[in-house]
Amino acid sequence: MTMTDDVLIRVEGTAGRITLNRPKALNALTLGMVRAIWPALLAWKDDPAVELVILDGAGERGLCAGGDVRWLYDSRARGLDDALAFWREEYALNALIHRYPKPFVPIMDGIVMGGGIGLSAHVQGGTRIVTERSQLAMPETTIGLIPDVGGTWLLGRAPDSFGEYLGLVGERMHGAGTIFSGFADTFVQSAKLDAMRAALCSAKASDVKGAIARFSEPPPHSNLADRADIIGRTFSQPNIPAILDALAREDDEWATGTREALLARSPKALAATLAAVRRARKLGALEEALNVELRLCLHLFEDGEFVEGVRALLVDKDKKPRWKPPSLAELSDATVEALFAPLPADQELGLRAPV
Ligand code: QUE
Repeated sequence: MTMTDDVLIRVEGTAGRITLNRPKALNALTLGMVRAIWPALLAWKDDPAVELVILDGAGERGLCAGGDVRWLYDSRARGLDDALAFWREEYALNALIHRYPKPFVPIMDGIVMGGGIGLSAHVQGGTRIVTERSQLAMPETTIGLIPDVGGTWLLGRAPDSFGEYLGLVGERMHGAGTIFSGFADTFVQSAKLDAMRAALCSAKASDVKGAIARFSEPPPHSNLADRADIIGRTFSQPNIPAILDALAREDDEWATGTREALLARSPKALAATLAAVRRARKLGALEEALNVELRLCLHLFEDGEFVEGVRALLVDKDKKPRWKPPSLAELSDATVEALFAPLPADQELGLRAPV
């Protein structure tokens, strides 16, 4: 059992409660937090006093900014072991939450990105809460990575070509868009969250959805779904250069801005993301997508693309990443395919869906 104040774990009434508690770092997820949450969830599974689990975040800004990528960046000097341990244990936790046998209620208030999505959006059973403050995104291509924590699985199941759009650009979703895209189920005004949490802390497992419904209302309009036609025309193209060409052919401000955004992303991460989201559509379970994502993330970590992205965006903050290669024209199919290569046997994630 790892002791840490970075995540608060306790039972309140009938609810097991997990509160991510690094508010100064927007509750970015550390290996210590993953290692504290795991045994609590295992214990609560078999504890008859625990009817449900509630996940939320401390502070005003949001549930979770993602993984602690600054720590991953610093860990590179020590080799691969820390990055491997972090991603392996984080993804195993994502799968445990996906298969959790009791109601699990993630409160995705405020900013929820990357690792925060992985702890929340795989929950089954219709209990994923968003608010008017929610901003959900998978922004990893910005830092030379792919949408991991099961992001390729979720994006592959979003309607039409929205998964390609959301995963490649890293665009933020709000309100109805989070539900439309399949990342959330229910909208609750943030002012009602305290009352909802209190009600849940005396709920039985069978009352959880009913208790949430008493606080829920239709979400505000999102313009995400309004763009179905243009996103369909552009993000259904067979490769990144064709997507960029299709965006250039549109006489549209959104298309121009989206094209500019893509041109700033890591070419290698874009190509890997497009392939991974499309391949995830052919997989049978979240666990298989996580296995592939570990290969991609570890290869992008080893080859320096992720390290350079974190350096440019979050460490030096010059916002001028020197991607390798710098352009899509110089990126070969073989380079992209090599990112999907299996890891040495002792590094593979090897998660399996339960039979
Ligand atoms: C893309 C990302 C992340 C990001 C920025 C991106 C990410 C992440 C953080 C982050 C933010 C604040 C922190 C922190 C990490 O930023 O995954 O430790 O204090 O965790 O453009 O994927």
